[in-house]
Amino acid sequence: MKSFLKVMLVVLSVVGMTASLAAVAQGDTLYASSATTGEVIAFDMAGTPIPSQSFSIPNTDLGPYGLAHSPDNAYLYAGYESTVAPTDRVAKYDIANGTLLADLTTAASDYPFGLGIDSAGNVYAGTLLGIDKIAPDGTIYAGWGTTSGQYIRDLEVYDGYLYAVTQDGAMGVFKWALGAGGAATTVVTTPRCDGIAFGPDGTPYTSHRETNTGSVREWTSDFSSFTEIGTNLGRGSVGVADVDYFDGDLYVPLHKNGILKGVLNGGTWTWTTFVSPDDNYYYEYVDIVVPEPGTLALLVTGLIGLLCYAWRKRK
Ligand SMILES: [Ca+2]
Ligand SMILES: [Ca+2]
Repeated sequence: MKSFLKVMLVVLSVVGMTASLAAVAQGDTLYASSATTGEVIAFDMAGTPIPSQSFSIPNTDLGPYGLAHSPDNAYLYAGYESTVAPTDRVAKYDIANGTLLADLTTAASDYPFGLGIDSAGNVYAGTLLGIDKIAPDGTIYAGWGTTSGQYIRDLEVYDGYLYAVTQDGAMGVFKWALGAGGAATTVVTTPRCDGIAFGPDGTPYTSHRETNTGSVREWTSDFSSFTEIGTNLGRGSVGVADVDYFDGDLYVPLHKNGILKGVLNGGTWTWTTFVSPDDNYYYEYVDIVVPEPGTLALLVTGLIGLLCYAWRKRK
């Protein structure tokens, strides 16, 4: 029995060591689109760039803009405008090795700003003329959702609906049922919203890039009222485009003014610099990916299996 305990201790420490190594090698990652440099830049959750996990966009004219990742965290999508016709594109990357897997053309023209993705891996690309739905195999359903000609800024899937925000003040937040598409339903008409996010309890957050300022608002779950939780965040002529929720915190890209992180402390949101302002990078959108647990999970499963086998042998 003593020797069995020894074996178990060795196996457990190997599991522990492997787990900590895996945590160092592949942590949660924030991807930020830098529209002027044609890059999707990866950051660890302390805000340090990870060049080996960053992506370059092919033939970019404008963008990348909207970002979305597949539910299994394997693929990252980035919307952009190409110098090579057809111009409106969504690039699909393998997150694990940075390979460009597909360069998809959206049918609706002008600025694929917002991207959303549902639990089945369908990507929704928002453009001037509405929403294109892109199936995981690359099939494009052009004009899946329609609007009245607004520039869609950001998309978010929540509870069976695709929510959109537009830079046009006449239509603040609108939505489509995922199974239906078609004409948009208005959720709330004002104020102007440029970015949208949902907390796990259904709390909506919106961001706004008003002239020379930027703000973030927290809404009641039925969108009947909101509270300002961050004001004057933009600090420039163009400010907030996106807001994303991750693990209790909010992330807001500020164009040339870096990326902010909002933390809830005792009922009050406080805003700190996540990525410092840099004239060389225009951060437009963010997307946070939790790494694929595949390898580690397999290893742990294997070792547990080995333990069970050893235990049986002793009996
Ligand atoms: Ca968002
Ligand atoms: Ca986002």
